[in-house]
Amino acid sequence: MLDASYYAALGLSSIRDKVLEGERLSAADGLALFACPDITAVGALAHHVRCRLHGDVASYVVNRQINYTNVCVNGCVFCAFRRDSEDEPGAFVLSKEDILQRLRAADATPLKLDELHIVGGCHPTRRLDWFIDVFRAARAQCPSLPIKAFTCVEIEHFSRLEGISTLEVLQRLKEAGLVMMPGGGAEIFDEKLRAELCPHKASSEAWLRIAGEAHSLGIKTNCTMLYGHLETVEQRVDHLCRLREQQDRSGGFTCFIPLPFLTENSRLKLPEDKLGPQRGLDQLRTVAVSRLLLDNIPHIKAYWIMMGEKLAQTALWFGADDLDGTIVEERIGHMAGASSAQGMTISQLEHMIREAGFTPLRRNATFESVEANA
Ligand code: V47
Repeated sequence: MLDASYYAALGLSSIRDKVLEGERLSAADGLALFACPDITAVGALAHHVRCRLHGDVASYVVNRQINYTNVCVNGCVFCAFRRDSEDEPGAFVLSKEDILQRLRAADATPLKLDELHIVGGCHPTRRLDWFIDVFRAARAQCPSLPIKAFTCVEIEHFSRLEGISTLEVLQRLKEAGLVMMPGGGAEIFDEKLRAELCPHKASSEAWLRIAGEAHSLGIKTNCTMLYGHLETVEQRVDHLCRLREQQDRSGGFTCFIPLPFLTENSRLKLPEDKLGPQRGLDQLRTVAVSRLLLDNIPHIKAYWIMMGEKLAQTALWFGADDLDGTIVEERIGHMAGASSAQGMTISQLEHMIREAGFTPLRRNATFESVEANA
């Protein structure tokens, strides 16, 4: 493992040395890792780092995702989930009772939830107070259940809708019980490409600023990168470096999730050379490079919904240490052609982790380990 002469032959000696010394890699190192022909060599470096941080542990969470609506003002070209209005075929908007009923059903299992993950489109008229009421009702129903909800994009949307600052939106949500935010909406930070893919969405600057504001209030957040579409490896590395810089400033990112673009039902059509079986290897490499560049973000998630179960399991050997969770119901990936299941049981997740050679750890929304709370 990490044989010096092998890495020398690949031209990766200095990267190997930095990894062994725990030194920060540069953007140029990131590019060299993307260019390296041997992805197992890249994977072994990432595995070394993940073992230093987490040993042989791979975590999962007993969670329930609730997508409250897919009606969205942003109109991002890649998104197969969104609808422009409630009248469009396939549009949905959940009522308060729909959400609470889903929560009751999921929490009725003897094992209980450790995370409620609420995320959806930026609905043109659904106001912040409506969501605050939902949070309060959810907490009345399940008082100790951590609520992970809304990306930086939704926070900016509420700020516009309510005419208040993003910091105030966050403060109000925190008072109502928000403890954690998912990492979506980061997409790709490069401004030129972002203008092509999601011109109406919060800018890169706004996304990072809002993450920093959440961190300043003690709300932890995750972060993501949507990749495997039109971006270059330079733009990927730039994205990862911007996350790393933000983390140096505000320190509240808990987990990074690289999201491979799923192509079905998307208005964004990829050229032939971007499609095909090499996408699996690219996913493993991207997980590995993320682990290596993001030296200040504790966890890397192989999100089984988007990667598929088999590749997510393999990614545990390429730097990932978390698989996300039981999910129960997922729409963003599945409306874009995800072939993974809708949900998994605890024993399926643990089996997947053990079969890959790791020790399962059940965690909550903020990545603290939980004892089975049956
Ligand atoms: O922001 C949209 C992405 C994100 C597609 O923080 C797509 O724990 C692939 O961020 N193909 C939402 N990806 C999902 C997300 C997430 C999921 C699970 C856990 C966490 C977490 C965060 O999904 C969006 C966008 O980047 N997305 N369309 C697509 N066709």
